[in-house]
Amino acid sequence: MMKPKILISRSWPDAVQQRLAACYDVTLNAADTPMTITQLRAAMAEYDAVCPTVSDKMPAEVLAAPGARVRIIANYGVGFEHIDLEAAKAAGIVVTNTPDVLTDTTAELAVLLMLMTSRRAGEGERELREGRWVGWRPTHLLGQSLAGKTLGLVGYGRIARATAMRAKAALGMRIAYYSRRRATDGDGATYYETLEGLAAASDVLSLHTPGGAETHHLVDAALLSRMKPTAILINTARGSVVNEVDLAQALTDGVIAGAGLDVYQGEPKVNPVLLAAPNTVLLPHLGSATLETRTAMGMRVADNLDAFFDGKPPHDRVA
Ligand code: 8YV
Repeated sequence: MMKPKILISRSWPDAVQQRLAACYDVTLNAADTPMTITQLRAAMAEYDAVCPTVSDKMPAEVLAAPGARVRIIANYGVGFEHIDLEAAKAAGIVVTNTPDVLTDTTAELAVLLMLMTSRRAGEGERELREGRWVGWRPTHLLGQSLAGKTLGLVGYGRIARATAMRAKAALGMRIAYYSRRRATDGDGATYYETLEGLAAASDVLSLHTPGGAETHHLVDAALLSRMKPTAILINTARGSVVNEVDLAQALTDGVIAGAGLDVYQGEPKVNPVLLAAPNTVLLPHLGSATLETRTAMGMRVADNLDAFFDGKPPHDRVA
């Protein structure tokens, strides 16, 4: 039997590439650059499976391409708002993602951003490297302690809970959350029925919702104005959840005290207003960036492909 023909859109960790090469006729994107709409449309007619990442946009224009051979889009990543699920369903294409395996790693990054932002670590490192450090003094780069403070989680899924667990156990924070429904197993976290209520009560507000139309610009000037002037915002979810212009203005005007961001609208471009805003820690979408996790994500894609081409339901089907 002919091996299914699959396209891997970016360079993946070696162990995964080796596993896939043993069972599939694999094409790799040697250039390791985001694929264009034209390239992805052409790929639809050439492969049995396409394995994209967050950097490959797959709108209806791609998924409804005439003469498509692709039967499964096996996404490398848990977030899938770059794939038009309705268009995939209409075209009879299965879509899978990679949940669970990046939960702990992304939670670690959320905690890293909380600490870096509250303790002004980015500012301090830049000062030292640029030779501007003039020595110890009692009022140098004073930040805020997180112990006893309230971490407000927007969304209460896997990554939010893993972040809460770390913040509570390691940093001694209180946990609160807002989500559409109160969790039946809240782990002692305080539930807020409104996002505004959570924003007003939080010392750190951390975003853990999916991207997409429902969460677009959930954090805007109106919400930021509810926050404490000492509060910080953390975003390891999706850039589209935050109105970046409103956030930059709020930071400049002292409406909130700081922001730690890992994701942006229009990545890899970062809005210059954010670069210019005070008290920001800006990381280049590193949420799941460990060798263990990026390998596990690839293995999860391989598991989904194996099931699908074996005629079984893939574990992580989202459409
Ligand atoms: C991934 C992520 O690296 O999985 C996600 O949703 O945001 C990242 O951690 C990236 O999206 C892979 O496509």
